Amino acid sequence: MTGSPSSGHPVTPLADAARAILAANWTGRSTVPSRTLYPHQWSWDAAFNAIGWSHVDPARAAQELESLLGAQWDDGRIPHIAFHAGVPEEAYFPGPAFWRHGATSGITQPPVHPVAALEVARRGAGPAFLERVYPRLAAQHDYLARSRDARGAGLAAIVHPWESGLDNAPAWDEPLAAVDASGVSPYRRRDLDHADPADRPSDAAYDRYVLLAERYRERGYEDGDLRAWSPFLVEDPLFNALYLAGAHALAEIAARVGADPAPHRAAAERIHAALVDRLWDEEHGRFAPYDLVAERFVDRRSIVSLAPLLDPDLPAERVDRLASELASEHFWDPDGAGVTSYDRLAGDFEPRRYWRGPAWANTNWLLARGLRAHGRGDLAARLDEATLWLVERGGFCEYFDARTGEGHGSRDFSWTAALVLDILER
Ligand code: 2M8
Repeated sequence: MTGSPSSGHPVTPLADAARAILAANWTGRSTVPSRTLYPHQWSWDAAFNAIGWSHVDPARAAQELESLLGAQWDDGRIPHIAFHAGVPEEAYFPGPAFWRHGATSGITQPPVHPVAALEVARRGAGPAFLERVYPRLAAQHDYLARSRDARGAGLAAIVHPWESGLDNAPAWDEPLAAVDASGVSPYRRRDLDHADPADRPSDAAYDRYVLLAERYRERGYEDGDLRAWSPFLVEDPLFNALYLAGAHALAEIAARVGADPAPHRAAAERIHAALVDRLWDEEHGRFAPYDLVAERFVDRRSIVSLAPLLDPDLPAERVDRLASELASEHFWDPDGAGVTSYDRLAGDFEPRRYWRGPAWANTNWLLARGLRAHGRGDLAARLDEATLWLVERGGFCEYFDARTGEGHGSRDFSWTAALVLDILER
């Protein structure tokens, strides 16, 4: 497992430590994000973890994605959590008893999986792997197009902040504040058994998370007319930028497995047009989440606004604007490293609280990927270096104070290890 000069893999202590974390978090069929805080398989984590595994053991990388796809629903949605049998209900809240859908949750997460599948295939998982996963990945996209396109323009809406992956981001504060949480059923948080409350969401936010999930569950997770029932309904630029990147990846996978890439190319064009037209907030000159309940853009300077860099067809003028914003003092501390998840200059910036300010390895990685595709390898390299700087100081944590590199959240966190490996292998 460990690299050696003859294996061609990096032998730095960082690479060795990253491989050891992935190995320690491997359950036999998939990788837990963290042995303590997140003892099941998470959807977009699985995609990042598979990319890490692809450098170590392509068979495991394939297994990671295929385990997750094994939890896919008949309607094509990929649940945000695939629960592991044998892990006690009290180990994580909300667990299977809450969701009442067998061994899965009922909401979804950013659809980064086709991108990950291509990366895994490139590193030797084999053509049979792509043939197996292609119909399932296409079904995930069909689900989003069929059931989440609330405005009928090509974008996918999220019905819960957890679907964004950036659960506690200030971008969701206003849409969440409009949700009346008074009817929430009693529950007990489990995250605080493993993490410092100062690093985690507030109880008020949790009440709303739980209530929204309950409302969806009461409907049997039927999407139906989203605008008629969902108390939280947002089109997120990050979710949609990954949806778009996924459509491009699906077109490539289709071509490789002898299927027709044309529907995926058409989907990509439609998502691109909607992203560029509908999620561009002209007043502030930036991409922004659109709140479909309040019928307005969310007025927050958040990292999700930078994610359209992942659109390969983003006009050059917008690429320049996003790249300058990313490197500006709003997101980049001249004395620190990495892109903060929220505007450093905002009054409610919190450098260590989950998604409300810290730097994260996965957002650094995604933005670097987007920048590289637009010929901005210089800035992408700075982001990669920033991730390494953070990990060298803070360890393989879930997130980091970008000023100091101090690590927060869970330790020995899988996607941090996986993406560090990807950076070192490149
Ligand atoms: C965090 O989310 C979970 C809920 O899904 C939680 O806080 O309990 C987020 O950072 C999410 O993006 C991530 O997938 C998950 C597991 O790492 O943790």
